[in-house]
Amino acid sequence: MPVDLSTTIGSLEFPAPVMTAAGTAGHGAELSAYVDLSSLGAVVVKSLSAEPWPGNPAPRVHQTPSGMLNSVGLQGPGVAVWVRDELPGLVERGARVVVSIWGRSVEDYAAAARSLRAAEDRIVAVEVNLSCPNLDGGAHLFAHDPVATTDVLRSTEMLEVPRWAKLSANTDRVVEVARAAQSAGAEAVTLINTLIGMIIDTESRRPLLGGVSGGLSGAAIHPVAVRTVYEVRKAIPDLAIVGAGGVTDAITAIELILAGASAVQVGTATFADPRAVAKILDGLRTWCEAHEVSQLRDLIGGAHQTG
Ligand code: RRO
Repeated sequence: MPVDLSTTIGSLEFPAPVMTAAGTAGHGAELSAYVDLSSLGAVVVKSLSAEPWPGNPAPRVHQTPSGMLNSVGLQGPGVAVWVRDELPGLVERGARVVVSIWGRSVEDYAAAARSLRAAEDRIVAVEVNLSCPNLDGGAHLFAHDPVATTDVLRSTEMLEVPRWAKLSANTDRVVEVARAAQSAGAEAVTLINTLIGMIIDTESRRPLLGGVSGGLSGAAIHPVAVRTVYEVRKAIPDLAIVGAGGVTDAITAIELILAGASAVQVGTATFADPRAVAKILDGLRTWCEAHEVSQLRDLIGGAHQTG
């Protein structure tokens, strides 16, 4: 019997539990040269605002000893241009599309959500990104505050597709914020976005990234992601979780699933190998076969069982 890798996130069923992480697979079908996009759970596209946005000055990315620091700064074409130029290529390839949206204000999120309404028949969900570390150096992360999180989610409630809230582990209030997101209509939370970090160029003696600070991702943050998923699952067992943070292989994916994630997103690993997301999906199948797991969903939250 083939392993059943399907999973459920809120009201949605997915044939596979592995997705791209927002911002790491472009805005469109860029990965299709390497990966059959229809085989993935979903393709989560880089965060979009209603209007085009140029992003931060270069340099924007830098490798760290076990990960990466980025200060892309939310560069994007804006929702309307994305719907016209990028969405058709994803739909043509059979991708289940999740659109990440961002804003500087509650009204910006509402505007992005309103613009997306025209594409709701071609997308499966919207991931509301409340946790970009590169807006004003991370000083105004909506996901640090349950009230701000509630306001943003309420402003997007005209959307008819399910909404997920992408949250931050740069705060000790993540459980409170997750609860606020759920009460304000989020069907799931995506945990975690990057952690705020910084690199100094010792030759110039100045911050290396154009945006000064940036978001740390990759293997370095994996234990933080596992801990955060575990905490939220324990506190709010009926809230679906999408796990992200340092998923580099089947084992790191399984860890997040055992902690409580119903699916995982692969981000930084894609920069090292554009086929990573497909390899991790294959690796999950092999791991389940080797461990006689016939349905991957039986593993979700398994680390919480006692005895
Ligand atoms: O564009 C970015 O700089 C960025 C975003 Br929107 C995000 O959510 N997380 C991140 O590390 N970088």
